[in-house]
Amino acid sequence: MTKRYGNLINGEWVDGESFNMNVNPSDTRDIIGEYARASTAEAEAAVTAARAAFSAWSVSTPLMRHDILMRASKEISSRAEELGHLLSREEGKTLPEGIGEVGRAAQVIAFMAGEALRISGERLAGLVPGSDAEVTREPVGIVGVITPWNFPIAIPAWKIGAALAYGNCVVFKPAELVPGSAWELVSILHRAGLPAGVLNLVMGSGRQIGAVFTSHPEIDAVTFTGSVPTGRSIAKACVSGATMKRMQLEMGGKNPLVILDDADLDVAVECAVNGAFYSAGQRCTASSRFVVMDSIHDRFVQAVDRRLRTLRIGHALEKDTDIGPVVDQRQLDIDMQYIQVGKQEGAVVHSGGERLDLSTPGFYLQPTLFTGVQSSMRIAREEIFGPVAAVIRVRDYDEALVVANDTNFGLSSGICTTSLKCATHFKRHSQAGIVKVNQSTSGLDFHLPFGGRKSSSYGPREQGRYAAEFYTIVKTSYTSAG
Ligand code: TXE
Repeated sequence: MTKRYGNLINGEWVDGESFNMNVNPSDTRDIIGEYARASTAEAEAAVTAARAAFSAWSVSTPLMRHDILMRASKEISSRAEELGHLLSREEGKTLPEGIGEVGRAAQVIAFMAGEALRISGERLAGLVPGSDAEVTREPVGIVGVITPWNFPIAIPAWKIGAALAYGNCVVFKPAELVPGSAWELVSILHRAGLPAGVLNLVMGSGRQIGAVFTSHPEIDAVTFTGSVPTGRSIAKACVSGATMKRMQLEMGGKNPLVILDDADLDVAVECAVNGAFYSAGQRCTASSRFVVMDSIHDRFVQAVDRRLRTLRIGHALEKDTDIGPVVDQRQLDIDMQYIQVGKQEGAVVHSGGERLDLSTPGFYLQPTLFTGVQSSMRIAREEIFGPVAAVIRVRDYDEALVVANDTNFGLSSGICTTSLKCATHFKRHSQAGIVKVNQSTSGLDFHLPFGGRKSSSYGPREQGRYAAEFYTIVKTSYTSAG
């Protein structure tokens, strides 16, 4: 009998009417657990509980919030191996990647614990004689948190950690495919001492629970990471109800990595392979377009191909695995369809391109490198979200910059070059929220702002001290001595 896990509503664990099976993508015979699906009524009860808890929590001392978050952070880091194992088992990233993500969750919550102590404002002289003005920050209120499957603990940690640090209450809906890590995170925060109702967990259908978040008058703000179509529908719903909600939407990417002919080839190959194929390419910051200068093109492609042949694709929990499976059958079908589309468009599969049948039944795909890609092709324009990258050949830096920016997305971008002039120009003119020089487009620091431009993001940045822009609301008060 598999273990069952309930939702957390008003400080109580409650079973749902039905349960979701949590299946291991490395071995579909392995069922991790059954996770309750919240009903609409339960999601509404969670919002009511959060509202009831808000009056005390919003004026709790910063030290209380700091201490609770620090206790949670310490438990997460002391259990990093166990939680990393669970994460890799349910999502399919390799064990070192899973453990690393858990460590990141602990760090980001500790950082946010510190932010609770650093909430500040401004005091200015008013324009009327004898008048003073203060600009202060208050919590936004009740925050609906909706997260995707590709970072099962880090994304929930950086959203929930920030929300709680600034004195907000939370109703949290994790992705259906990875409820295990989310459940553990909530359990840890709950046991760290959060009062009942401050943090609620409602696992289940995005459409159903999402509708409660976007329409319930007691929800003040919604923070979401996921696909562009879902983000767009959340945005419409958030502004069409009686109370217009603050929103923060983090969505897809089609991130370019530019390789100039003066690049250190080893650095360029490492950036490319790490950025495009690790975590099976399932990162919103993954490099999915390599924009490569003609004069280094063949050497670069051959070197990437050689490196890909050394990678071991396999069960996420096995020691020697470099790249695990993709997350589920649906994502594998999408990846295979795009590989087909690329071929039909006239691009050439230079490496990989095939499904792999291994000793355990899972969703394994070879890392796939397309050459001969034009910027107008669908595989160069649409987010695939798998281990598939496209090489676009360009004449020079100027053309590379145009191609890099030729996208509806704008999350991260990178350039490999030893030219200070080109690196400096690229940092200024790349239309992305995050720009990397001689580094993978993936892999970001938790104390710095995270977010994109164009269709990749909508609303204020996440992480670092910039998180305050979303999770607090500014108040301007005027005082005369009377
Ligand atoms: O995303 P969704 P999914 C992209 C990637 C991937 C695709 C689908 O291209 O192939 O999205 O992934 C909840 N109202 N990214 O299905 O559907 C849902 O339950 C409110 C890119 O995971 O956007 C989940 O919790 N919520 C991305 C979350 O939204 C709704 C990371 C994300 O689901 C909802 C992940 C609704 N109507 C996927 N419908 C990135 N770039 O970081 C669903 N949800």
